[in-house]
This record gives sequence, C-alpha cells and structure tokens, in this order.
Amino acid sequence: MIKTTEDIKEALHGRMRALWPSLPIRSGVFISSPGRVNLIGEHIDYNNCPVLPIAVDKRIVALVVAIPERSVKVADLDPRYESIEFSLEEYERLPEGLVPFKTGHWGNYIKAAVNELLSYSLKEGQERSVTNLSTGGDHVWECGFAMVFTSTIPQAAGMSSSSALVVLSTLALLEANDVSYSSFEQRLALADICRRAEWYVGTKGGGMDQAAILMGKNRNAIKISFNPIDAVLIPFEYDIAVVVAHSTVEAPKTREMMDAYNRRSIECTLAGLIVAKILQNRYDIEHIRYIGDITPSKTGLEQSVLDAIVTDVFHEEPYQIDEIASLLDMSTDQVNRRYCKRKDGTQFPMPIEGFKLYQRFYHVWKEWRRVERSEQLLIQGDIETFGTLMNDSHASCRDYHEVSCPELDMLTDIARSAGALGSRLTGAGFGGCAVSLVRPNDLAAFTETLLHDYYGRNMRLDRANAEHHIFVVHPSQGAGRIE
Ligand code: NG1
Repeated sequence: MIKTTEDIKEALHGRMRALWPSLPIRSGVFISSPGRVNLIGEHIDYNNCPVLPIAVDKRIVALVVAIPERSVKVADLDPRYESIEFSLEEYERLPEGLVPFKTGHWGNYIKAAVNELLSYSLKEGQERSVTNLSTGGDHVWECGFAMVFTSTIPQAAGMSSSSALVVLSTLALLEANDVSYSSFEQRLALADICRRAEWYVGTKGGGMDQAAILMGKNRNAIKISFNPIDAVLIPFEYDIAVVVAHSTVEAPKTREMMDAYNRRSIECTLAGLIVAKILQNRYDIEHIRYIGDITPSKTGLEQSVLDAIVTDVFHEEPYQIDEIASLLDMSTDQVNRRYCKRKDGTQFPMPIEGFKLYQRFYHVWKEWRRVERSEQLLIQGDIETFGTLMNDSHASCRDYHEVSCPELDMLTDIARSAGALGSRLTGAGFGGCAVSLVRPNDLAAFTETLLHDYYGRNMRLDRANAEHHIFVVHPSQGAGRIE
C-alpha cells in the first residue's frame, strides 16, 4: 500500500519508466494539485459573486517530463486506466482546436487545459511568464509533456477532482515550456485561464475551483472574488475539524448532470440581465451583465437601494421564454441563440415548468451576503455563527437553487443533530459530499453517529464499507511543484 510522498514518487517513476522507457525521466518534476472544499458561497461563482473555499490535503500528485516533440502523453498510475496521447499540432490543424474524447472521459480535462493554453502566445523578447501570455504573439509551446499521475481526491464528489486535473495539466505544459507561474499575480492570471479552459468540457462553470486550487495556503481559507478576480487569505486556525462526508450518491458530469448545472447558470444569467434592464431603464445604469455586477460601486446605488429594487423584480411562478424575451426587449429566437445553447451548439432543452428566475436569483443574492458576513465572522473567530450560515446556505441550495438531493439533506440533518456547528452540501451538489464543522472533542461521537445513523441505518453500509466515506480535511497549499 502506498503511504508516503516518497512512495508515491517512486511508484510514479516506475510507471513512467515502464510506459515510456526512452524518456529522460530524471529531468522530470513532481507537481501536486489539491482538491477543494467550499465552505460557503455555492453556485454563485458563475454570477461573478465571491466564494469562500479551502484547498485541501486530498490531491493529485504527478511526475511531469518535458518532451521535445510536440505531443502530450498522460497515464494514471493505476494501469487499469488506458493512457492517452495527442499531438499539439492538432490544435493548429483544426479550426475548432483539439478534438475532445467522448463525453465524460478524464482525458478531456487534460485537453481542456492544453487547448486553452495553446490559444495564447508570447511576444518576441518577453519574459516567459503567465502574465505575459496573450494572443497574437510568436510561438511559445515548443515542448509537449509526458505525465503520470495518481489522486486521492474522491471523484464525482464535489471536491473538484476534475479542476485539479485541469490545473495540473496547465502547470505541466507551463513547466515543460519554462513559463513561470509562481507569483501571486501569475497564479491569479492562471486561475482565470484555467476557468476558461474548463468550459471545453461543456459546463458553464465559474472560477471558484481553479482559483482555490491555485491560491490555497496551509491553515487559510480563501475569499475569492471575480469582479475582478482576486484572492484574500483568511487565517483558519480554529479549534475545529472540517469534516467531509460523502453521501455515496455519485454526481458525475454526465450530459444530464451538465444540463442540470447549466440550467442554473442560464437561469442566473437571464435573471441578471433582467435586473440589468431595469437598472438601465430606470436609472440609466449601463454595463451590468452578471448578478455579481449589481454592487454599489458599479451602480452608484447604496446596497439598501439595490436590495429594495431587486425584491420585486421577479414573480415566483417560473418564466417561459417569451416572457423573458419581452422583458429583455429581444425576440425569443435571440434569447435562445445567445443564452440557451449547449457548448456543442445544440439547443438547451427548455424546462417544461419554465425557468425559475425568482428562486435562483433569491439564492444567489442571499448567498452572496452570507459569504460577505462569513468573511467577517471568520476574521472575528465567531465559528458558531458561521456554522449557522452554513446551515442557511444548505437550506437555500435545497429550496431555492434545488441542487441538493434527499440523501444530502438527510446527511446534513444527521450531522447537525450529531453536534456539527454547521453542515451543508459542498460543490455542485446533486449528490457528492457534505462539509461539517465539528469540535475536536465531539469528533469521535460525531463520526459514530454518522456511521450508525446515516451509513448504517439509511444507506445499509457496514462499518468497513462506510468508514472511508468520512474524513477530516485541512486547509492546504495550492498547486505547484513539490520537492
Ligand atoms: P464541482 O463541485 O467541482 O463540480 C462546480 C463548479 C464550480 C461551482 C460549483 C458550485 C466547475 C468546474 N465547477 O463545482 O465552479 O459553480 O459547482 O458552487 O464547473
């Protein structure tokens, strides 16, 4: 059984040697890319509203070797997974860039990273830094890379295993081509590149995961803002355990799941545009695009005035597309074409019940305030009140954004009754994990209650099969080289 980082390194070396014996393996570097757990601020990053996650000590570790030929070869340490290989030339040959593997294939996260980076270049004489990447320069990607990786991040669990792979692959190509990425500014710029990269797989996601993975620090939570992108560290050194428990409901990014996620993103975009229209018509305020733009600094209106304006914009009944179009002064065809398309160009299926603009807007608006309040509470060390906000956040995810599931509701209920100060789903939802804050003295009893009441009584799992579903995580260092 693999235990220490040294063991992992040794195993990665061994697998790379077995797969590609002629590569200069000794010149390789080790890169680690962590998963993340979002403490609060769920489903609001794609509205450009701030979020408050931690990078965690579950991570992907990879051995990366630069190769002079312009190709990418990647393998999982586990030989049961097939390795992948593609050429960088494909990007230049085809107008659409790299051709994805079939939907759901892990290789698409590698291609997502590479495809995005290849759209940038450096100008003659510029320092090889992420912050200098732009379009229209000379070539910069002379080398490809070979990579073998292994992961301890649970998959389809809402802990960003996929974004960790995207970030890792980005770092691999940067390392192979000597492009620096280690300063704060470079990492922020890279987080934004990785956010766009991930759209390649088809989710209209926000930038929380990539930023958390890149900006994470030991013993710190991170408040990430997107307007513009920024990261502020918040010391997280309380006498409290951050406990992750998997609901055992997997939430893989299938087409169905992507549609469910993207529906929220579309609903929020449309809701934001409707508020923007009102601000334009009534107050002559321009340039509002996302809900996250509706701020005192961007509108010149006080928060209380904004709160009053948005209270009566939406009715609770879902909206059909023609009503939305008329509110936006557009034709239904324009709304469909601009906002309701999947990445592959097909029409996003209109929900029969209509778009729930009131409910989604309500969730985002209130969750955003909860994030701001949480930042203050964490700075003051008021973990108890922060816990109650986590509970409120879960209720809002369940009732308004509708991204929970019965198992997660039950799990978080049991966690609260077992002594958690706060408990909520974390990540995209629809399954996956819950995060709870538990006092160290209560941890043993808390774990017992979950094992017995949730995993045993409700999920019919015996102890041996349940124990690995509960684990404590620690705020950890972001992605980068490890020695
Ligand atoms: P996960 O749980 O990693 O699928 C997704 C989005 C985030 C964010 C959360 C919900 C991607 C890559 N990730 O996270 O941006 O919107 O859901 O808060 O799309």
